[in-house]
Amino acid sequence: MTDFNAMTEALVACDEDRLLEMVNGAVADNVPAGDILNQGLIAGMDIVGEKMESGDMFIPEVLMAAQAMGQCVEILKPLLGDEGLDSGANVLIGTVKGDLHDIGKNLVAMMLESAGMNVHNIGVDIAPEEFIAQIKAKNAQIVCLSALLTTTMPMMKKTVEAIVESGLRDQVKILVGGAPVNQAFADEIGADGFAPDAGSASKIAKALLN
Ligand code: B1M
Repeated sequence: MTDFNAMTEALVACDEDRLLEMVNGAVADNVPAGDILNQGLIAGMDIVGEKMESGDMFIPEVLMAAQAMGQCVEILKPLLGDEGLDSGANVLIGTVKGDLHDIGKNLVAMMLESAGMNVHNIGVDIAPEEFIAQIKAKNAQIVCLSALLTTTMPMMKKTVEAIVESGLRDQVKILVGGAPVNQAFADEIGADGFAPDAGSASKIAKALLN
């Protein structure tokens, strides 16, 4: 039986070797990749977040935990399939300016990729004008904006406004997400969709395309 608590503990302890060993073991035991991700890794990251907030963990440790999680995500990547949408749509994804969080955004990118979309992951700390340049360069049909900080949510609004001002609004659907974001905020800033997690992002992206 997989001990998800032990995985969570290893992640919180930044014990990358032990974590990788457990994740590889669970994969070999045919434990569903989604369960490993949600019950072991994301649950661990939530604890890391709480410890960060309470001052029991500091940025270097949080980065080590994030790196360990990233390694595990690489292992799970080929196993986290989707329904094979094969839409071939060009999708641009990035974290908005001022925000450096990328683990969730990369998971969303991965799910969109496994749904058959051409994903252009342009990174973190992306200014509105860079999103616009990349929408043009990649001929994007969907642009995905990620934000993890309440302080960078207004940058999502600015990015949507800049897309409107650039005249590209009719050409792209805008999907937003990230822990502090919700449907009400998406509606308020004029986005076309909100996805609460990576799994739903590809389904919502598909719905937006149709
Ligand atoms: Co930061 N951080 N962080 N951090 N960090 C949070 C977000 C925080 C909640 C921690 C806390 O205090 N409890 C808090 C934000 C509070 C707030 O604004 N409400 C916080 C803070 C305050 C900060 C700093 C300001 C700390 C400081 O310097 N004093 C600083 C800001 C830096 C910056 O961005 N300018 C900072 C820095 C960092 C690190 C660099 C150390 C590191 C990031 C490393 C990296 O990403 N490469 C880090 C981390 C790791 C976290 C926590 C612990 C984990 C985030 C994570 O990766 N979660 C986080 C606490 C937490 O979330 N529990 C925290 C796992 C990931 C799979 O989930 O990203 O939510 P998530 O993604 C989900 C969904 O949100 C959704 O799908 C994903 C998968 O299901 N989703 C989308 C995400 N994007 C989407 C886009 C979509 C659709 C869905 O469509 C477009």
